[in-house]
Amino acid sequence: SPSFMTCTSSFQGDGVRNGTQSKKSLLSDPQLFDAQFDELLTELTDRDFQDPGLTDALSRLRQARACFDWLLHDCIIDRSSRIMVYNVPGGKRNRGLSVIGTLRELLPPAEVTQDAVQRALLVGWCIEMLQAFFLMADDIMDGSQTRRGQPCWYKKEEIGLDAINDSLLVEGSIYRILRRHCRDQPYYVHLLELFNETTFQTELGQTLDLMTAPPGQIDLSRFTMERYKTIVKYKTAFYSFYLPVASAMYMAGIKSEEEHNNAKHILLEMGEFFQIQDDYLDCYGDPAVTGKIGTDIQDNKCSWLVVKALEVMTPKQRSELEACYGRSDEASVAKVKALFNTLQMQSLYHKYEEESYQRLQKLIAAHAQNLPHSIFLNFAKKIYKRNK
Ligand code: GPP
Ligand code: MG
Ligand code: MG
Ligand code: MG
Repeated sequence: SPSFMTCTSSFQGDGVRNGTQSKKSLLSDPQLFDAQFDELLTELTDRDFQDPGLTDALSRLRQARACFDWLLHDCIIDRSSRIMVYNVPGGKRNRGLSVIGTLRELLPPAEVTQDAVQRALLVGWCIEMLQAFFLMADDIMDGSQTRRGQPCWYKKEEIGLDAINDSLLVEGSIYRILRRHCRDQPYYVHLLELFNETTFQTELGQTLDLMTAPPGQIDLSRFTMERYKTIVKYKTAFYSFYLPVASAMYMAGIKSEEEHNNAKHILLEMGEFFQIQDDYLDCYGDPAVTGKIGTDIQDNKCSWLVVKALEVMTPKQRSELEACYGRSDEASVAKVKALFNTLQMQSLYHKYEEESYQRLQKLIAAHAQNLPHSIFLNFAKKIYKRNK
């Protein structure tokens, strides 16, 4: 992907540090991360199950990147056998890359061995797989059309609701990779529990998201800031922000509940802001940049925009909103957007973004304690003012 070529990393490579130049050591973390994905795929689909009867199922999961490009060019066959490549690596990869990034902040360079790097890259990919599993399913539930600039997986003619099982295959792959690579590590059980807990938290958040947006039942009194904050904490913040940093902390041997709580405090706040951006971009983002077409207004979602707009609108505007929110016809959607514009939601959002940034800096200063502040500052740098 072109984005990783422009990514820079302070990493000079283990080989450079200890004087043994190898080809791998010249690669940046994003490049190493990419290479690790191909390796992971081969492992999952060539070296894991040996039962010849499983060949078809495993090739549906697999399809190496090179083959994929070749297939795309020549448009030959079997477009369905590429679950992983289609769904896992095409995002911003902030979550996955922050595992190795955080580990480097936490460990002295001498302890960042090639094996430790490889495991951090793999755990990073496990987080990207968890995300892919969620998104494949979320797009079905939200009735979305596109994701990362291509049709949602379930929207592909030959896939449809088979995408449900495909998402479960991607989820299951996480635990095969973790077991294979981290089983003998002292942090293995911590990682397993963390992934399980985080998955459940996300599913609870998705439950609240869906229950607060019943199709065809418009009830604006449901959309409170309190409900909003609970939804986004659970559906987004745990898996997107706490999970990658907590994984690296466990890998670095940091298990204390107090340190984890300190990190969580900051990271959940960042996660809330991140989802508020996501909601803002759902309406005001450029689909050519975000890679997805917004559905929140049509889906009757408890989005930050509608919650915030309700706080500032007149009773008359509220009844107008009642008549057009949560409907899929273009005229209704346009009315909601016009109302948001009248209420100057764009500038309210930018004001919120600035305040949130300041609050976060304070939170980092107050709660990071023993943890290097750079872990959080690096994350913050990547998300503030994003447009995708
Ligand atoms: C983001 O919500 C939340 C998720 C992707 C978690 C889904 C959880 C499951 C258990 C399936 P969103 O719908 O606003 O995301 P997007 O805008 O990317 O569709
Ligand atoms: Mg969605
Ligand atoms: Mg959703
Ligand atoms: Mg969204």
